[in-house]
Amino acid sequence: MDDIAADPSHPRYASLLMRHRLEVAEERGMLAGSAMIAHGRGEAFDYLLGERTTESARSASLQALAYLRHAKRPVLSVNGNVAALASDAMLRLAAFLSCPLEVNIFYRTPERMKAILSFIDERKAALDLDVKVLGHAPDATIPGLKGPRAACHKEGILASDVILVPLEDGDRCEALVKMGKTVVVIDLNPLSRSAKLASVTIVDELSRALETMLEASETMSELTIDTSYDHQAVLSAGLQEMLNGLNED
Ligand code: PTJ
Repeated sequence: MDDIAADPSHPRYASLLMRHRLEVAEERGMLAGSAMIAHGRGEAFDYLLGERTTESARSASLQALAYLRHAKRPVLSVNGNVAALASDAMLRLAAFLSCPLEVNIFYRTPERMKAILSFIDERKAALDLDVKVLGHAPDATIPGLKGPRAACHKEGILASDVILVPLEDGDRCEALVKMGKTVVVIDLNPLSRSAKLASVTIVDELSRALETMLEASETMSELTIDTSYDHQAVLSAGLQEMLNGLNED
């Protein structure tokens, strides 16, 4: 799928690959106008993190996976950036959890919804996965949110008890938390409103965080929710890792 000029041995290959995926998605009309700005901010934080998965990020990913695994109605939410960068991994995770994937975007237009849904359908067919993809016919709204960004599916986001919302906007994260859901966010910025408001925040790059979860889903026979998990402490550890990186030679 990734027709990229750079060689995998290039030291910045992962970063170049993600940029390439965004370029392709941009050409297909999947992205919001501010998608590149959001990505650039993520890249800056990832640079401080040393572009690696820290111990605290790994523990957050495992806690997130445990919540999703034990949920009655888990849902994975996908926006333009997530579809561009990690459709395959999101589909694989949804298949493992036997849960729907719902396209739910902040800057909602019919054209973008169509472009994202068609890309995900293509990837689903290529991977030959049996995953329910929602977003095409919203029949509910997220309470507390105004405008088209509130639109969602009754059988998807509205009814979910645990929801994965990677790269989420703060308002929507807050609205989902207020609905009583367990909200899992993936965000390289540990200072963002979403990162602070979520139930579990994985301070890691999207595709690495999903890879950690997918690996664990294959290798760990038991996934238990850690009742002593401290969201604030894990978030602070993420920030500290960045500060430690700044002080290294
Ligand atoms: O497709 P839409 O309309 O739903 O819009 C999607 C974006 C991402 C444009 C929209 O939600 C947005 O503007 O997001 P924000 O408020 O800029 O927040 C995105 C957050 O994700 C920022 O805190 C970034 O640091 C972080 N981020 C960006 N890229 C990655 C990331 N975190 C993890 N992995 C990434 N690859």
